[in-house]
Formats: sequence, structure tokens, C-alpha cells
Amino acid sequence: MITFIHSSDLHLGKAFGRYPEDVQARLRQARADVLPRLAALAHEHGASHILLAGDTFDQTTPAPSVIRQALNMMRAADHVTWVLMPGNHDHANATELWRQVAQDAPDNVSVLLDPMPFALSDASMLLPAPPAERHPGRDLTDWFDTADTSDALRIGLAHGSVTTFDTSEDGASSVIAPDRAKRAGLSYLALGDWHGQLQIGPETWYSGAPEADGFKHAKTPAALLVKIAGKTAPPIVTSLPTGTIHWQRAQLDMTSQDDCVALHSGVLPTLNSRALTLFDLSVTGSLGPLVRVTLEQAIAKTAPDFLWHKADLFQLAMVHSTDDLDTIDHQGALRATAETLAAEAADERLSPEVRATAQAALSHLFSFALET
Ligand SMILES: [Mn+2]
Repeated sequence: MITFIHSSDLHLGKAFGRYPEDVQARLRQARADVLPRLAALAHEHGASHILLAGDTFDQTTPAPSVIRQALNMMRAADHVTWVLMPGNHDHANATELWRQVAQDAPDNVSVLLDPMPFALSDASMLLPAPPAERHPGRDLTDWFDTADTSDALRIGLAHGSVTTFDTSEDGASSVIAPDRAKRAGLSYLALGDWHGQLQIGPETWYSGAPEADGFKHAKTPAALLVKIAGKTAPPIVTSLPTGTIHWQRAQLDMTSQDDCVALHSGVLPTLNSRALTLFDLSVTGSLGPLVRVTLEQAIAKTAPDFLWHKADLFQLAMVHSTDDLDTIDHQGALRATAETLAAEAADERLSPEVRATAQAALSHLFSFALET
């Protein structure tokens, strides 16, 4: 009866301000590229509509190029109808944003700024619940229960968190009734706000964001293909992977007995995927200084493979012996310095910062000693 793609939280134009500029640009590009990818999936699977359940834009005032280029990409995908509803980042009272969208939108884009039934097809009606502010604080899907749609199949579209558990992406209070689909006789309820894909009930889903925007959600980002055969048929929902950028956290817990280079290799993603991976490594445990330097060198060697790379060795303690210090020198000024640093690094009366600084300086000494 109807086949559509459900996505949300594209956050077009998101700044990613805590990353270097080249990484920011790549992450923004990946989000923009989601639109043609969704269009291709719609074409491949015979979907007539793409429903975007809010937060298409990251801000209430995106750059004009962000809006225009998104609409141009939707225009190019004219085999499908795009249905845009505001979210909390791009709520319906962002008048300048939605004025510009209305002015430039092609015929195959429908923008739903009001809670009114919208005909998707002859036999299916969409009930939207567009937020008019960042945190509406009430359940905007209430009106679905009594909406008059004659004998059409009913599909809901909403943005926000459900009350069964805390699914709010940015800490807002939870408001959407988890059993709204049942109460309002919906064949499907398409939700946005939560950036991971999540099923809430037999016919209620969060699609999640089609590209990840952080390390929080571990699953591969995906859109949902929804097929509904008739008013009484359950929806057939298929997850279609859409993410291209990988956000990967890894943790290594080391002891001096471990082959630290092999353990490090073991947590690395495949070489081919690293250019599209943000890799956040943290190392804990304790190592002798020579092994530590070997590990640091192995880490430094792989770092340039990645789109973005961070290695946190702050929690990695140093264990050392006199033999280790012999690598630096058997006597003289360097040896004396090394002994002082080793003592400071191990001195629990000192602050963690002072100990870490001593440890880092000692690592440098070992690095120089191993190089010469
Ligand atoms: Mn969002």
C-alpha cells in the first residue's frame, strides 16, 4: 500500500567545533552526502517518500548555502517526495529558516509546520507533530488520537523522547507516550531525536541519525525502510545502513607481561577504513618504560592513517627497574636526571599532574636513549 524511508536528525551544517578544521569540513560533507544516499536507497527499494522526523538542520539559523544545497539535492532526487518536519534544533518557530525553505523548495519537497493531517497517498495519511520551540514540554502527539482521517491508513511523525525511559538526546524531559501508535490507531510512528536506531514498540521506531555525530551510539547508523501492506497489516521494517564515518573508541589495559604492540594492533580498525574513522584510544594499566616507548612509537606510527586520532595514556602507570634506567646511562647527569624523574613518577605524595609530567619527561629520555 505504501513504502517509505524513515530518517531523522541529519543535523545539516553541524559545526563540530572541537575538531580541527579539515575534520570539521569532512564531517559536514558526510552529513550533506546523506541526502543523495537516502534518495538512492528509496530508488533501490521502491519507496515513494522519505520522511525526515526533525533536526534536518542543526540550527535555527543555518548558513544559506546549507539550506540551498540540501534543497538542490532533494530537487535532483525527483523520483521521491521528501517530507520535512521541524525538530527541536530546527523548530517551527525558526521563521527565517522555514521561510527560506518554503521559498526555495522544489515541488517534491513538503514541509509540515502545522499539526494537520497530510495526504501521503490516496489511502494513507500522515499525522505530524512539529515542535514549535526547542523544548515544548508537552506531548505534541496527543491530537493523533482524535484526528479524523476517514478510512485512510494512519502514519505518525514526531520528534522528542518517549516516557518509558530517558531517550532524550540533549537532556530534555521525556514526553511522547510510548503507546501512542496503539492509542491513535497508527500503522507506524516515525520518531526523531534519539540519534541511535531504536524500536520502541511493534510499530514505533526511532530511525536514528544516518551519520553518527559522536562516540555515543555504537551501532552503524542506518535509515529504516517501512512497508505497510494495508490498514491491518503490521509494518515491515528493514534497517538500511547509511553511515560512512566511523566513530570508534578503544581501550587497552596493559601489564608488563603483555605484548603491547600486538594488543594495540588488535584494537585497530582495518587499514582501509581508517581514513574515515575517528579513533579515540585510551590505555590503562602499567608498563615498564622501554615497553611504554615501544607502545608510544606503535601508536604514533598509525595515527596518520586516521581521519582523527587521539591516544590517552594519562592513566597508564610506569613500573621501572634499575635495568631499565641502564638503557639511558649507567652514570652521569642523564642517569641522575632519570633517577629523579623515576622517583617523582612513582611518588604517591605528589599530584597526578606532577607525576604525569615526570613520567612524560622520563619517556622522552628513554626515547632518545633508544634512538641513539
Ligand atoms: Mn537531533
